[in-house]
Amino acid sequence: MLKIYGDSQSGNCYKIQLLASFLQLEHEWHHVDILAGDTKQSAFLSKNPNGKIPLLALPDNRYLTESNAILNYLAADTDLLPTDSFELAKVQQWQFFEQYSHEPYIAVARFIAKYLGLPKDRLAEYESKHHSGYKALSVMETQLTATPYLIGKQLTTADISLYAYTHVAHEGGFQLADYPAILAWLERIQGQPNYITMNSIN
Ligand SMILES: N[C@@H](CCC(=O)N[C@@H](CS)C(=O)NCC(=O)O)C(=O)O
Repeated sequence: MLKIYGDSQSGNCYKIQLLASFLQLEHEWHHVDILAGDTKQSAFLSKNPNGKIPLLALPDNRYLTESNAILNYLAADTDLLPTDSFELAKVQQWQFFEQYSHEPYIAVARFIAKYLGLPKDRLAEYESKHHSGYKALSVMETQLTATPYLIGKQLTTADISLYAYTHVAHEGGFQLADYPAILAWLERIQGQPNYITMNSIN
């Protein structure tokens, strides 16, 4: 049985829950409490020395980390991951974009506001995230004005990677009203069979 270690408050972990639900993958969910220090315990560090969730454990005790690598591993040989080499690279292009140009701004602004309660000493950092976060949203808006999903007509793991923190961007102070193509894309994903909301597990 596959084991997924994570916290469903985390968008990176929700990516895996959403994919597992779309594909109806049988798995065990193991809750990990970051704020209580679970990722710093030696038992967890022996599985992921980087001390981060999500973490996938295979039945033969091999481990895989990094949310987008886990998504692509689990989606291999399904319609959610293309086999054509250019299309596969386009999926990865959007996933690298997510990790470098989107998540560090939108997810971090959300963390500061929602989980830390926007403390005064992090206000400047919170505000500094908005310029680059909106830039990332504009890049997505341009693509989603041209195609229904990020790499074309087909839902892929690239959409799951970017959906996770975009659909809760308002919790980090981002307004999506000026991004109609993103709003339509969010609804398209929410209308998929076996869609689950964030925090529906744990
Ligand atoms: N690039 C990693 C990021 C993972 C990550 O930052 N996870 C956070 C939760 S969203 C975490 O485990 N934080 C605990 C810590 O850094 O101590 C991925 O995509 O999986």
